[in-house]
Amino acid sequence: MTAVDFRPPGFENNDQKPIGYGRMLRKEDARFIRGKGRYVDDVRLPGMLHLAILRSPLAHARIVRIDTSAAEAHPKVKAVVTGAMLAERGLAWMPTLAGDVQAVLATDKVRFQGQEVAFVVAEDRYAARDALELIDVEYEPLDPVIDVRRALAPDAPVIRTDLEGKTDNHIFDWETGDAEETERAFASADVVVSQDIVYPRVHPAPLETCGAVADYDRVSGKLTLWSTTQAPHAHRTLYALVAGLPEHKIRVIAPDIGGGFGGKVPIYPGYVCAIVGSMLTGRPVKWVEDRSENLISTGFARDYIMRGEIAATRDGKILAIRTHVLADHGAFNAQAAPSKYPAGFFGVFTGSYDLQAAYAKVTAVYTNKAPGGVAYACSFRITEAVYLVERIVDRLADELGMDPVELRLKNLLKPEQFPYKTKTGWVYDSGNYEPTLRKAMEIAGYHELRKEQAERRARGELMGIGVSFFTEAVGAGPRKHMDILGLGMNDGCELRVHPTGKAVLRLSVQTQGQGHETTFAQIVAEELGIPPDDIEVVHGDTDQTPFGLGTYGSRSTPVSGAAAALVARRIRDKAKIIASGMLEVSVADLEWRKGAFHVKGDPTRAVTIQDIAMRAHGAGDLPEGLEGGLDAQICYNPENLTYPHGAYICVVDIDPGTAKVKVRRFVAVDDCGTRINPMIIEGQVHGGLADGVGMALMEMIAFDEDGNCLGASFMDYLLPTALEVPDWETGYTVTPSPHHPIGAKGIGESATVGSPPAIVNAVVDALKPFGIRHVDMPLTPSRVWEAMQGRPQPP
Ligand code: MCN
Ligand code: CUM
Repeated sequence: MTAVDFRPPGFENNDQKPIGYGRMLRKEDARFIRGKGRYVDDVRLPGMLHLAILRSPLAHARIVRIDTSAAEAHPKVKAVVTGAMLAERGLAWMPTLAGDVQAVLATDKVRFQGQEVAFVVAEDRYAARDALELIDVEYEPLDPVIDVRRALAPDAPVIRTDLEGKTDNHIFDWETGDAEETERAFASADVVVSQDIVYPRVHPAPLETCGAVADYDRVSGKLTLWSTTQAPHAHRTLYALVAGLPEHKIRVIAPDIGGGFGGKVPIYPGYVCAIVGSMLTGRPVKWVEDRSENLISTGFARDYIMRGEIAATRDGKILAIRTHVLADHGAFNAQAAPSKYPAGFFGVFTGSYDLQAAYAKVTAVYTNKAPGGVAYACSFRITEAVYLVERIVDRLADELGMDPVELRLKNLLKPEQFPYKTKTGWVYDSGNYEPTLRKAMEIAGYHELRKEQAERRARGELMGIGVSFFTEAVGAGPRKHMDILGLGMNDGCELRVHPTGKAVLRLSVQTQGQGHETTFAQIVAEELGIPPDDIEVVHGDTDQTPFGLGTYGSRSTPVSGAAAALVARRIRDKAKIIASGMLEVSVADLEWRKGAFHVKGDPTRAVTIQDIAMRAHGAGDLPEGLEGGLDAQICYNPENLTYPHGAYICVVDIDPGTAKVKVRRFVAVDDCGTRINPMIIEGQVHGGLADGVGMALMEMIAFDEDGNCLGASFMDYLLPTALEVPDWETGYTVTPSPHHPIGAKGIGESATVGSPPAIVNAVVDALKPFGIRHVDMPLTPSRVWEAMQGRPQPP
């Protein structure tokens, strides 16, 4: 056994380590670029039937009568199921992840356009769809509640008549911070600015819509469910509770997922319908929704109507921030956020600034719209929080006649203030903000841009420069503070090292495009010196992976990434004892370098992790008291969230003739602590920036006064394409998380959180000559044009 100079394949000629190696390609792309990905819709089982859902055309109506006889007579139809039939089996309602209930199929009333009313199971997809048209439903229309402001009016119709004793549309009031202290800070301020700000309802619109294949085996009593889920284990427990089946009789498989973006965290009625369909027919049943169904019924995002207020001294010291939010949760409160956080992590609305006081109140209400609320790379509503604070800070800069960058630099938290406890109780783990903002300014050439802007303005051109600075909170737990429906937010992880030194890592989180098969292999490679290609990452199957809460809120790296590093260290600890036996030296005389234990001071004597793996499983003796094998398991409970940050600068030009906004440049400098895979991080940031352009300029799920959804297709719900986005200019700083074993923070939602305010700030900046102080998203040509004409904004 001689010392090897370990470097994984591809790393031989440089000093790079598996973590941070810039050109480590994604392992999963081998199948994706060959068209070999396997999505839910690719699952085809013998004898499989197809399910289609009848949805309500009305937003609010009483169901008088449903006649299914014609549909049942269709030769290819196997079953037609209504809410009344489910009610007989106690399955008409299911719990939501927010502790509310949601109708699987409507029984008494329909409460939003697109709500599930009945389903058909048939021989093929076309027959199932045809048969839907044969179902005759008589509705008695009721007055719909569409405007969130009207929902609380005393005469507003009560939507949730199913909830006993419910006499209004109020869901909850949630407060954070200190109202009195904030009031005092406002009273002492030289300057107070307030602004009404709407973050419109948007949709994550993943390429793959939601779907499921349910296969209930009547003999074994086992249910296998392939479904588009970001949280297979949490979903399994919920099904167990609803269906009364033990968890070991339920296997939830999340195969390849064609984008989740939070929209695949909730449990949808369609999944439950597929399960019921399979139980009823004894055959596998597939349900895959179409694009319109996805846009009208699956989890929306945002829909926050906010009033922001900021208090400061005349020379620009921010004293306090206050906000009141009206949150539209739709007809059922189905947002997926930790139980104790009904407004998600909106509590971080104080942003990246050193304040004296802060206070927020969020009032959530029911309306006749689709449920949801936490989706679209939101970091549990930090998108809304960051948008609020970054818009009002810009409003303040305008009021004070200060440059928005100068105002931010004056108020950003200082590195020595970390760990920093905010006025609303969050403990930011680490941060070094000013260099990040300076770097963005340097890449952008900020001061030159301001000069160019002045010249253009003099010529009547509309150029704007927008800045945003954000701090995120990602990586939920710890379990004592955070749970979803009582399930504590910690993550299991298991690592098995085979005799030849190849390994299998089993994760509870579930990739939807983020590249976990690559990055988690890199983490283990870093810790154990096994090349990433020799580490298989298994995830998305409850029968094959340990329990954990799933992928959302950018928690995979902060929680499961930590678990992967620690489980590998556990193996390394055991390997060290085996190595001491193999090398016949004491453990204290060993040092770990490049995938091998070396005898200190003797460069010729070492054993690699592969040598050790063989010994662990082999015939030779192991040190006294040591069990054979080289496997380990862990359940990691994070100490705190991780707090990534970033500084974004956007440059826009507005056509004075058409009011069309063009994003000319976008600079994004992110700090997610230790960077595992720079290329994947770059991809995450690019995707999130494109999301930001979409939300800022074109995306909105709108409704008419009857509650008809106006964004039910990609003709109406616009998404940005390569034509609307600039070449992103990215940079980074590295401020490791002190409590994460490898110092990594999450990155998956940063750019979606940070980019909309930069774009809107840029557009408002461009429109300054018109005296415009705010325009609500989406900044479509018509909205910008109306604002330029001095006409009031739509509500
Ligand atoms: N990463 C890294 N170094 C870091 C942090 C992260 O290399 N310091 C890598 C990770 O290892 C992982 C990726 O970046 O491969 C994202 O990691 P993380 O920030 O932990 O986020 P999650 O993996 O938990 O992904 C969830 C996040 C969320 S909540 C949404 S919404 C979103 C997002 O990811 N949905 C996505 N990005 C998405 N990207 C794609 N392609 N598809 C989605 O549905
Ligand atoms: Cu809020 S969208 Mo992501 O947390 O799955």
